[in-house]
This record gives sequence, structure tokens and C-alpha cells, in this order.
Amino acid sequence: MDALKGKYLEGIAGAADEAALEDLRLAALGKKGEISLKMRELGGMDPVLRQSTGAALNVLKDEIDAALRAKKAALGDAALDERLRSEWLDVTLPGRPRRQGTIHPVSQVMAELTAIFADMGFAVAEGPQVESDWYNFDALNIPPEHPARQEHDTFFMNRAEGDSRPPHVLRTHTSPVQIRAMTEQGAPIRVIAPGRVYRMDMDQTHTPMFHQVEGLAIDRDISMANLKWVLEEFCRAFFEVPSVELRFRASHFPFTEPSAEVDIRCSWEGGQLKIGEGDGWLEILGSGMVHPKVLAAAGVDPTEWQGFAFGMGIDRIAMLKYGIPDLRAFFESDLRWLRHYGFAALDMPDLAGGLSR
Ligand code: 2NL
Repeated sequence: MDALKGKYLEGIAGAADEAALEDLRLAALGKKGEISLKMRELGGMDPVLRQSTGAALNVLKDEIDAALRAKKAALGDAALDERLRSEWLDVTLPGRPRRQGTIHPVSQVMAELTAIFADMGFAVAEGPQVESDWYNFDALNIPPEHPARQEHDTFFMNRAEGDSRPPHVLRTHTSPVQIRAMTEQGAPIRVIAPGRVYRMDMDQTHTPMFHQVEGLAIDRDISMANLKWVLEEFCRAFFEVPSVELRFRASHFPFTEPSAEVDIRCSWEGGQLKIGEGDGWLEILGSGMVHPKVLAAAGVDPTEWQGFAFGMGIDRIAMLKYGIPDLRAFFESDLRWLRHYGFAALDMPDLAGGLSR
């Protein structure tokens, strides 16, 4: 009995895993296990021996049972410990940085020029992209039969039959935003209106949606001289050159009188554009003194107030500033523009292979 006890308790103590434990349990306590067989032999013993042997067997059975349970629990703890060790994870480690996109060049340029004009006291005005034709044309001294209406390549909104509202268009410039600002605020006023504009035009230098910024300054004695200073100051800051030179050429717009187109001095050598030097001129914007009829349409008395207005394309000046040769670069998914801005996705090996050129 002691030999049996020693054999099993030692075996259990040394068992490497649960399978070995189960083998030991079957060998001792299973149907055909050693202890079970001995229990069965009790029936043929004389009563005195049977009682003492039976009691001892029961004690041994309970001891083995208890040892099996304890070892099983210990093995379970060890297995869990091992799993915890091998699957250890430092949840306090900082995350891997995720690649981020960057602001779009046009948005960036819009933010830049907004800041420059803000320094000169211009507030930003916003307005609807779907405009009534009154705000987009009539208020700007472009009556229905005016040739400028055709030149604007306007997108007209579809109208349901019986719709009695005035005709609406996708704004062809942001001037209507300034008409609304003048109407609501009156004079004096200093605003810029950056935003999307739409013209039905699509070729190597035109897209049907593009961006424009217009500016407006109305007070009692604003003159072309103020216009000249504001535009020079803007160009100096925007193109980041100390000396800019602007050239004002007489022009015509229905909404300004007199009107001027403005060129900036530049050189164009070896495909490299430099602003502020050389003997070339590049047209960058249109401007003039706001036409008295336009002031009147916006509820501002032209006998009391006067001022200048200007308008320029944002996409183009963005390309000028950041050295993108022309719109084709855009259409042909030339990514130099975005790369210039450190557009992070372009540096990811899996993307760059398919995208870059
Ligand atoms: C161009 C010319 C211009 C304006 C826009 C304007 C706005 C109001 C009144 C009078 Cl509310 N004028 N805007 C004036 C002159 C020129 O834009 O070539 N833009 C790209």
C-alpha cells in the first residue's frame, strides 16, 4: 500500500502536463486502475482484514484524488503564467505615427492671401455659389443683352415648370458676394471674397470650376492710388519678393470705371519663372474704380462714396508662386505640386510606385 502511494504521489508530482496527469488518474482510479482493482478484491477478504484494508484504500484514493486536483490546478496556473508571459504587451507604448495628408495648395494659398489682406484691414465675406442672375450680372452693370453675359460661359440652373423664382446660375465670379456684403453692411466697407466660381470652359488652361478672390474698399475718398498701394503690398507679401513692380494697363469691365489690368514684372528663363525681376510682364489681375451704377445697385450712394475693386484667379497665382508650369501638369496627374507641399501619401512606398512619375 505504501509502495502504491509512493509511486502515484511521486508520479503526480513529476507530471509534466495534464495529459500525463490523466494517464496517472486512469492507472490508479480508472475502472481498471490499480486502486479500483484492489477495491474489488476486498469482497473475498475476511471481514477484519477487509475493514482495515478498505479504510486504508479509501484514504489512499482520497490522497491520490487530492494530489491530482492540486497538481492539475498548479499546471493550469503555470500554463496561464506562460501564456501571460509570451503574450505580454506594453499597452503604454506610444502608437506608430500615422501618415497624414496636407492642406491642398489652393486652400493654402487662400489662407495665405486672406492673412495678407486681413493685415490691411480686409474682412472675409462669403456667399452662395448658386446665385440669382440679378446678383451675378444685373447688379454688376451687366444687363441681359450685354455681351459679357455670353462671355461668362454661364451654367444655368434647371427650372421646374411653373417655377416663378428668378433665374439662378452658378456664380461666374465672387462679385455677387461683395454686392451682398455692401447691401447688408453699407459703406464704408473693406472686404475680400475668396471662393469657387464656375464657367462652362474646359481646355488646356481652363477648368469649369476654379477659384477667385475679389477685393473691395469703399469709403469717402478711396482712389486708384490706394488700389495701387494695396496691390503692390499684396504682391510683395504673397510672392515673398522685396521689390515687386506692377504695370497698370487701361482696360474695360462693365462694373468698374476706369478699369485696369495689372501685370507683374517677371523673368522666364530656362522654364524657370522669377517674379520681381527681368523684362517680362505677366497679367495677374483685373481692377478699377467701382462703377456708380454698381454702388447704387448695392444701396450705396455714389455721390457720397467711392472705392476700388479687383479680382484675380487663385489657381493661377498658386501655380505661379509654387512653380507649376501649367494646368496640364494637373490634368496629367503630375504630382509635383502635391509633392512640393510634402503630401505625405506620396512618400509611402506602396502608393508611390503606382502614382509617381
Ligand atoms: C478679373 C477682373 C475684376 C472686379 C473684378 C468688382 C466687384 C464689385 C464691384 C466692382 Cl462688387 N468690381 N470686381 C472689378 C474689376 C475686375 O476682375 O479679371 N478677374 C479675374
